[in-house]
Amino acid sequence: MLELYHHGSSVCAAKVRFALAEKGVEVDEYHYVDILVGEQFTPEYLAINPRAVVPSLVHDGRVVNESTLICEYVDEMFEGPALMPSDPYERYLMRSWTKVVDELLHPACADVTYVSCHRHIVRRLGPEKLEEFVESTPEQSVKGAWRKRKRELVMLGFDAPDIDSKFRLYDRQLQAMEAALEDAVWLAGDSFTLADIALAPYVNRLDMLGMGGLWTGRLSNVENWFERIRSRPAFRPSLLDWCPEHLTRDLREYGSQSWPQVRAILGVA
Ligand SMILES: N[C@@H](CCC(=O)N[C@@H](CS)C(=O)NCC(=O)O)C(=O)O
Repeated sequence: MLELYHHGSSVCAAKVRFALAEKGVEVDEYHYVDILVGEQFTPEYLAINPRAVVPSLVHDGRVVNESTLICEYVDEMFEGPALMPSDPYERYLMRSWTKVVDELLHPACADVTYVSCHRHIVRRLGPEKLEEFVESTPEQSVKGAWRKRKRELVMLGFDAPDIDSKFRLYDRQLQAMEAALEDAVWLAGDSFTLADIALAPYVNRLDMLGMGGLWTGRLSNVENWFERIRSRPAFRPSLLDWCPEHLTRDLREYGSQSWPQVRAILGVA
């Protein structure tokens, strides 16, 4: 019995759905946790995931947390195409990408997503529920000090301290991808691996925010890589279809409103 706790706009959940789909593994039960109204804070979900984040995988009653670890678990546990290279050096390359995602890109993405879109969505909760929503956030959640940062992003938007550096970090990761893809089809070499699966939701996040100008006409290797990613049969069901229409619309509309500020921060024409 395989159960997945996830959310439509979560990059980490999308990563796990992508890995499961590429592997050809069927999920028996999906549990949708709406992290924009606070469903991650129920005692039942905290018992599964104490940091109050999605995704969580439950396999025959055993909990597996942390999206990168879940992807490796899925690859090792189930039959299907190998998603980790057998060559130790390529495996190292793969893990250096997933490490960068966990340590740098994901924390930056949380800020980028909240400031560009999610702050507008959670403000619809109204002042009282919004306060409860922010206060329920564990300090060690998406990243350290997430409760305090979430409050700053919701209240101050683009005036939150240090926001420019998060966009710059995201952009630097796109440029690192551009360099890695100079001599290889995929990020960790010539085979499609968990490195590509890990990065795909972050490029797709910018795309859904209407910020594809960060690579289109600017980083051609990333542009071609994303086209190859998009043409995989597992892409649409895992990275687009689980995002409800209203959320897809919000990402596009609020993201497009934020785009001029992002362009100014990064100096993109
Ligand atoms: N390191 C965790 C991070 C998970 C995470 O940050 N999930 C986000 C969605 S992508 C979340 O649940 N956020 C809840 C919140 O912001 O309160 C993983 O890789 O699974």
